[in-house]
Amino acid sequence: MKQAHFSALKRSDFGNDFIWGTSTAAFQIEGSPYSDGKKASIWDEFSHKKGKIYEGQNADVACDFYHRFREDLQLMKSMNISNFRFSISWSRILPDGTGAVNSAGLDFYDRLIDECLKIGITPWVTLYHWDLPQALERKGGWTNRDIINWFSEYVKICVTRFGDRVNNWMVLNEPLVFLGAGHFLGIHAPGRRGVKNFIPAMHHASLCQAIGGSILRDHNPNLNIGTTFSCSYIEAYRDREKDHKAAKRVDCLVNRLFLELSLGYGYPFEELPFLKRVDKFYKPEDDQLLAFEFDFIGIQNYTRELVKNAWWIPYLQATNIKAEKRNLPTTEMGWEIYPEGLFQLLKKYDAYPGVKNILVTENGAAFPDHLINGQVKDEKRQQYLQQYMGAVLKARNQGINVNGYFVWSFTDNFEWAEGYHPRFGLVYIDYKTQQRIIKNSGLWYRDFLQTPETPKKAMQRSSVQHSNFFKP
Ligand code: GCO
Repeated sequence: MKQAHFSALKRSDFGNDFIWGTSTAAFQIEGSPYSDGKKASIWDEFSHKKGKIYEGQNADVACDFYHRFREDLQLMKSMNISNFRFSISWSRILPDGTGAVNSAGLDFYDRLIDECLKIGITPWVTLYHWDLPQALERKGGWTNRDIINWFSEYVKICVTRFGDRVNNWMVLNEPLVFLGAGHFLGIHAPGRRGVKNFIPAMHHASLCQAIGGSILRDHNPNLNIGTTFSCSYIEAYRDREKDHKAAKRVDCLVNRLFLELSLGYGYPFEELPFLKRVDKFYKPEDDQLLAFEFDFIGIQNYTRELVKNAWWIPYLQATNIKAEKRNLPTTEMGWEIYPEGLFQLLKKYDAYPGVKNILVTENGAAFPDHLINGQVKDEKRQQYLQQYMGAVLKARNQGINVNGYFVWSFTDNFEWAEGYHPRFGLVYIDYKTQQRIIKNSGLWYRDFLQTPETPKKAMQRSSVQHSNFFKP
C-alpha cells in the first residue's frame, strides 16, 4: 500500500457509525493493589517475584488511574475519543475470587462508569484481562474446573451491578496469550509451565469464554456481547511444503482455536494432535458448553509472523523468524510493522459464517518516546496508526464487516513482563510526576476524530501534520 493512500485518511471515509476508541486494562493502569479491600491478583504476586519483570518493576502505582480516572477521562474527552475499553479487576470485586463481595470495589467501577456516561464516553468492559485473584490461583486457578463456578459468580455480580449502564461487554482478553505466556511458557503470571498446565487451563478458559457470554445474554438479551482474540498474520518463511504446513499449525493455534471453539467447531485435533490431551478434562456436556453466539469478536493485531518447520520444537514443530533478522521495520517490541496483515486477518475472520461483527479492539505500537520541551514527537507511532487504520479502511471498502477500531493504548502503561519501558500510549506519562502529555500521535488522533461538523479545523491541522510527516 502506498503512503499517499494513508495521508488522505478521513474519519468520514469509515462512515458515521464506525466506532473509534482506545483500550486499556485494569492491572496495567490502576495501581492501588490493596486499596479499599482489594486483595492480590496473580499479577500483583508475580510482579513482585524476583526476575520476572524488566528491571524489577511492578504495577503498584502504574498510571494511578484508580485515583486519576476523572482527569484521564477528561483528557480523553478533549481528544474526541468517545469509546473507552477498560477491564474490571476481579479481585477488587471479589477479593478472594469467590464469596464475600467488596462493595468499595463495585463503587469504584460505578464511579468510573458514571463519569464516562456523564461526559459522553461509552464504556466497553472487558471482564477478564489476566488478573485472576491470587486466592483462586492457590486452588489451581484456570487449571481447576471449579473456575467455571468462580467465573460465573464474578460475571453475574458485574452484569447485575453495571448492566444497567454498560451495554458493551467482552468476556476474555486474548486467551491464547494468558494461557501461552502464563500457563505454558511461564513468562507471565501465574508462571505455570508445560502442557500439563496449558491443556486444562485452555479448556476451562474456553468454557468460561462461552459461559460468560451466556450469563451476560441471560441477564439481558440486548447487551452487545463479544470476546477478544490476539491474532498475528502467519505466513510460511519459504515457499516449501514443510514451512507451509508449519505455518498452518501456528495459524491454527494462534488465530483459530479459541474462535472456532466458540463457533462450535470443536478442537482442531487434526492440525494440532497434542490438543488430544484435553480428553482427560472433557465432559460430555462440553460440546454444548463451548459454543456461544457472540454479537461481535474483538480482534487484536500488532504484527505478522513468518514461520518455518522446526522438528526440535515440541508440539508445534515450528518456529518464527524474527523481523530484525529479516531486516524489516519493527516497533520497540521487535514486532514487524505489517499493516497488510491486519487486512488479511480481517478478511479471514469475515469469511466465518458465524462471525457477526468484527471490531479491532486493540492495535498500536511502542516506540522510544522523548519528552522534549513539553512535546513528544512520535512520528513513527502516528505513521503506524495511519497505516493500520488504512488497512481497516481497505477492508471496509471491500465489504468486510469491520465496524470499530480501538487504539492500544490511551496512556503509556505497565506492559506486563516488559514493565514500563515499552510506551504504547497516545498520551505520555511522566512516571515521576504522573503528568500526562498528549503525544503528537494523540494530537493527530484527536484531529482525525474531530466531528464532521467542524471539518475545517480538523483538515487544516491534519494536513500540516501529514505533510510534515511524509517528508522523505
Ligand atoms: C495484549 C494485551 C495488552 C498489551 C498490548 C501490547 O495484547 O497483550 O491485551 O494488555 O499491553 O497488547 O502488548
